[in-house]
Amino acid sequence: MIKLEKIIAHIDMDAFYASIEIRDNPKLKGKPVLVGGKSKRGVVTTCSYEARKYGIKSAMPVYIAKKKCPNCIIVRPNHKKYSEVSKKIFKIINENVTDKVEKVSIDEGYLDLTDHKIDYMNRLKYLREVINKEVGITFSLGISYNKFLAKIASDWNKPNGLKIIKFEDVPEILKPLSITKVHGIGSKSKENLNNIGIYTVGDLLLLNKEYMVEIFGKHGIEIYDRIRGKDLREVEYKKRISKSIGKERTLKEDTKDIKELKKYLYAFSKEIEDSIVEENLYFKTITIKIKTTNFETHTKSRTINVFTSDSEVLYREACKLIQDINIDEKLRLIGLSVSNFINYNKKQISFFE
Ligand code: TTP
Ligand code: MG
Repeated sequence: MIKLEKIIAHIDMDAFYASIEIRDNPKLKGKPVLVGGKSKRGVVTTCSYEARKYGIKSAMPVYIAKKKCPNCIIVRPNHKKYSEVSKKIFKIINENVTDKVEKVSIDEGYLDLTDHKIDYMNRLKYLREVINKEVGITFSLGISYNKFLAKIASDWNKPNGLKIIKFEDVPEILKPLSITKVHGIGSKSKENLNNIGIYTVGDLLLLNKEYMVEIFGKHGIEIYDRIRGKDLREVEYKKRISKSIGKERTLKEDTKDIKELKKYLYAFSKEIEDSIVEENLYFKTITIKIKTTNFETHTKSRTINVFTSDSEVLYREACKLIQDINIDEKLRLIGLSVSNFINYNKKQISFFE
């Protein structure tokens, strides 16, 4: 089987805590701002890009940051606020871009956009607009065909950046990067590698697989593959069970011919069966929806006493429901949906409760 190339995006908010504080106090805009504890032992959680020019970094003791930039403004962290902003951002992503999202920290996540090959760029452009308007901070985006490269890309031209790494760019584009950019290389490994003259990914590419295993243990092979653009990790999104699955169609011509309407219900039953089998679901409630020539909408539901995924059962129940509706007027739309699901493995299913 040919595996289609994936489209993975990595999103990372810019100077997250600091951006939120600046948003909430516009006097701080354009100034070196750091968020951290004011006590003697306080450390910098993050700082604005203006403060970064002075060499201030996350995890640096605040007193050192103050020495580097005496006029920097220190704001105490408000973790509850940051966590609420984070929730809002991920909700916006879910609703406007994709629900295949893996949140990896308070301000960053991976998006699997493979299902949106045609319009993913529009979706991401729209995301920028919405986050800008509804949250009021900026982020950087990296796009590539795997997680490792997408993350490298989001870091490429922060803040407010966008970078795409294509298949043909690798490994050339990675060669000048410091080895610390490679996921899996910590400060200890960095030191060891520097000691043998390895500073960049380009240098690291010179080492063979066996040697990589010698240095990094079992992760050696992963790192060897990653810097060559191979990373098979999936975006680990949480699969949510849909509340209902259904089909509806505006009829070619308005009708109240029951035979004609049943043809639609038959086709819908088959399509719904395909969708729910794919999601490993079984339903118990069937709803039919109609819209009359006068644009009045009516729905009618029935809950059966067994869970099923069978299109024959669905069709039979749908036919009963449409007959119960008592149609006087012609219809312009008909729809069928199922809900009240359980998610079972086929093997475990018992159709009777
Ligand atoms: P990061 O995404 O690493 O940093 P950032 O968003 O502040 O800046 P960048 O533009 O480079 O992405 O971390 C997200 C938040 O996590 C950050 O705003 C504060 C918090 N954090 C800490 O509290 N301690 C730390 O050591 C780091 C690195 C981050
Ligand atoms: Mg960030």
